[in-house]
Amino acid sequence: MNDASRPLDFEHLSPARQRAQALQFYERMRTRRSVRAFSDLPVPFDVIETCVRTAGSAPSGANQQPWRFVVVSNPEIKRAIREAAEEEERENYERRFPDEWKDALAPLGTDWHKEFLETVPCLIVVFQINYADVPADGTGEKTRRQKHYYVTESVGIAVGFLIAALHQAGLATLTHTPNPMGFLNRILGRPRNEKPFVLLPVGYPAENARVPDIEKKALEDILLHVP
Ligand code: IYR
Repeated sequence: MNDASRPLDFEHLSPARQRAQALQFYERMRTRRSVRAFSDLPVPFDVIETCVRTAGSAPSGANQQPWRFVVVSNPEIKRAIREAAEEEERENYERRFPDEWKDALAPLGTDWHKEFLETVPCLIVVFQINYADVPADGTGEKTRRQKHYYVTESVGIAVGFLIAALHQAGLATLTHTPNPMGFLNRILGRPRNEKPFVLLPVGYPAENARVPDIEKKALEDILLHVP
């Protein structure tokens, strides 16, 4: 067993600073909106790198870090992704989505057209890594499957970190899942143990970008205090 440990680096804040920092973060985060109309203005790649570092700092089951972040800025690859995504979404809207689902989407005003996938300067495709092939013995000839634990939870948390980091860096995102997303393995050449989790267009909102006039639930409706 590896029981190596090191001292925790933890800063205790006064309640006043806790209050101020919690409020400051909330005020910042509540300005985040999912954006569906992007400008083609390029984004600094090093900012994306730093945001991916933040995502990679997330907690994960057994610290297995079962994620891969593929950043696409190549126009041909973006076009291929748009074409494949629109094919799936067309099928979704025209055949696969039941009426109940389409009714739930109506306030968002979405349809199968995904022009933003080509306009936006950058796509971050997040894959969940379901298992790792690790050496089975010392010879390195045989491999065995190392199971990963709590993959969905871990990747969901990392994507939350990523969206928050990108917003904090002044970048707009859309949390996009043009399901089924197997086409992303084909286009991006990712192996079988990696499964597309979400596709995040990242950039700046278009000049005339509009967002649905929708609200978040009130605190009383999401928080239950058991004193
Ligand atoms: N993926 C489709 C449909 C869609 C589904 C949900 I749930 C949304 O919150 C938004 C859209 C699309 O992107 O159009």
